[in-house]
Amino acid sequence: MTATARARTLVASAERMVVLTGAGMSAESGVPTFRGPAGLWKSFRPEELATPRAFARDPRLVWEWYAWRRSLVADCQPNPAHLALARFALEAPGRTTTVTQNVDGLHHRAARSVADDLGMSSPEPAFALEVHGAIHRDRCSGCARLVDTPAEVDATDATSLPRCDHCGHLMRPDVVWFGEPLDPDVIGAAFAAARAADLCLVVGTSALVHPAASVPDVTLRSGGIVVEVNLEPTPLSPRATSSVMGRAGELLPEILA
Ligand code: BJW
Ligand code: ZN
Repeated sequence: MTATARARTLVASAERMVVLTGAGMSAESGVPTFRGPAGLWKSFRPEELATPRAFARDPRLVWEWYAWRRSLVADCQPNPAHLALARFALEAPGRTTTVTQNVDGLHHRAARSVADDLGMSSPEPAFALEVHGAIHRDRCSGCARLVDTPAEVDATDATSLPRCDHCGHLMRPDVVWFGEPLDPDVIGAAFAAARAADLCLVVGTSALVHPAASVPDVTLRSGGIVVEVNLEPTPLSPRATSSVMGRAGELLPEILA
């Protein structure tokens, strides 16, 4: 039996599944990953762009980077991995919880398109638990007010950056930077799903960034198993019952068939 066929058998016999996705899930959509030879952190230093201290020091630079990534993501489409997962989850409601570290919103877009194809009503906004936030949303750095469909940001000079209508503080992307806490309701729901699952499918993450990287550990501690899909081995691989090496966009449609 091939590794893919074995993974498919394990997934088919799972009663409840939690799926943890990372940047590799969206790589075939054209969204850059963070680590690795072509990753964002090769060209940009995380501490200059993805920390609260970086935003306090140079909000214009941080906004320039996020405005670039926002426009990049807006031009990307869900790939066969997003679509296969959305179909699998929507066809058996309550069986699968998707937890994503990605901020690109592609799981939601895939779910909307699959729901349309299946003639279903639009899926819940919480189709995927976005534990690191959403790049297309703004949040006030003062009062935390959210703006779902913000205007395009002009990051050419610091005086044109968006400010909160209520308190006047600078708006920022609604994402989680290093050293910031994750929304306790969202990560709490992710851990609850991991505890209840008999299988955790981990797709396209280096499994290095905590607390999200602990999701599979929670399933393992509750007696479940881990199936991993990645281009290469990760720190999680030795604890996975099945590690399938390859592209998510090719493997997930087979594993979730
Ligand atoms: C493919 C593929 C294909 C490619 N098919 N596969 C415990 C131990 C040590 C440190 C810590 C700890 N707990 C907390 C920390 C600190 C820190 C942390 O984890 N640091 C480690 C790096 C050492 N964590 C935090 O700071 C977190 N906050 C926190 O813990 O708060 C505590 C607190 C409590 C109370 C008060 C205050 C604080 C926050 C972490 C936030 C992470 N943010 C980012 C940026 C998000 C916004 C943005 O996008 O700009 O999230 S960093 C970045 O890494 C991003 C990602 O979601 C995250 C994970 O990356 P991911 O998805 O794994 O991507 P890559 O690139 O690493 O991997 C891609 C993988 O795909 C590779 O394996 C490829 O092989 C594979 N691949 N193509 C299949 N086609
Ligand atoms: Zn405000």
